Amino acid sequence: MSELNMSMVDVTSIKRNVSSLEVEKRWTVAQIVELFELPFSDLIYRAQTVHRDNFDPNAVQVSTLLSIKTGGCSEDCGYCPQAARYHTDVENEPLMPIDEVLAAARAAKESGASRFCMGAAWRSPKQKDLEPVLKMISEVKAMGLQTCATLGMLKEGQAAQLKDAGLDYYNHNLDTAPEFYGDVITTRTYQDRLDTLDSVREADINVCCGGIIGMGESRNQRAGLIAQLANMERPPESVPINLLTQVEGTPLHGVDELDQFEFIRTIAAARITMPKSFVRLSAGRQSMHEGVQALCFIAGANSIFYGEKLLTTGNPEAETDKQLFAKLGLHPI
Ligand code: SAM
Ligand code: DTB
Ligand code: SF4
Repeated sequence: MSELNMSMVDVTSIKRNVSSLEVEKRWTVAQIVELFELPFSDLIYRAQTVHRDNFDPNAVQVSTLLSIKTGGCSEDCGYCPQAARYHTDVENEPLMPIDEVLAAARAAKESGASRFCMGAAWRSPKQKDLEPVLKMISEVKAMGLQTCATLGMLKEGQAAQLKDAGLDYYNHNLDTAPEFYGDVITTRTYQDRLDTLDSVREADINVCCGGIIGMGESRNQRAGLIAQLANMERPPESVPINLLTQVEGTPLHGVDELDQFEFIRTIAAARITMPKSFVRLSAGRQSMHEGVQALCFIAGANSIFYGEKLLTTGNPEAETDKQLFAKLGLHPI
């Protein structure tokens, strides 16, 4: 090897080592806790500055969500009304016929959504269930909508099939910090979730990954969730931050309500630590005053779910959101 080639090899390996060091040290939990501890105005100013450096601050990405397979889920996620083992009002329904899914996608497009997200209450899709979903994805994509699906854990090869069908985003949440995770879910591990996220990345599908705030976790644990997301080799393109919607019959029903400023602080921390990601103000908007939502947008949220229903719980009326956008001078993308 010539001297020149030798030094090129050295530089490449040094660069690789430096960049893996950067990935490991991008954000420590302690640094994120420091963000949470800033005076509110300082935190919001910093988040808004990062936001303006990276995005049009008045543009909000709009997704519509449809539950294509509701209820009867085998898992024990303590927040979820769709788990079969909890006694909630949600019934176990079969997979929705494709015509109904396409009609909902058409309506979503007409009302201005750019992305259509299909959710299924599965631990993981069986191959016989995946086939019809692949067809739904390709037909929704053909309407000119971006496609997103959230179907649970993926087995080998399934992410590639979703990609081939035209899937743009896969939603799979870490939900909370590793230390709190076992208090909420026992039927799948944190590592199971990370493995699914890896297979989504490998299939070159955009990652949508976030969590739920207000489940009784500590501030440290909220920061721990944000650190997990921000320190991924490539942070998720889309980061849904859900405020727990408490549903009667689930184990987390009755947990102490989170102070809304703490929720806004979590949005700001996500924005500062993941400057290029879309941060989605997700579940919980129905219970939020419009002033709180406005603060979330100022703190860097730039995506919402649009339409009266999330999967099984309520979301603001479309007309109410149109009025809020008009009042704040926001436009949908
Ligand atoms: N079954 C699949 C899974 O768990 O990945 C997909 C659907 S699941 C309902 C998608 C996400 O919705 C969960 O990971 C959780 O973050 C969120 N979610 C479910 N119930 C919620 C609730 N009551 N409040 C806030 N977010 C909730
Ligand atoms: C996400 O993070 N939030 C959405 C979406 N991904 C699938 C789901 C919220 C569900 C809220 C409870 C329900 O409606 O059942
Ligand atoms: Fe099932 Fe998903 Fe609900 Fe967990 S969050 S119980 S996996 S539908």
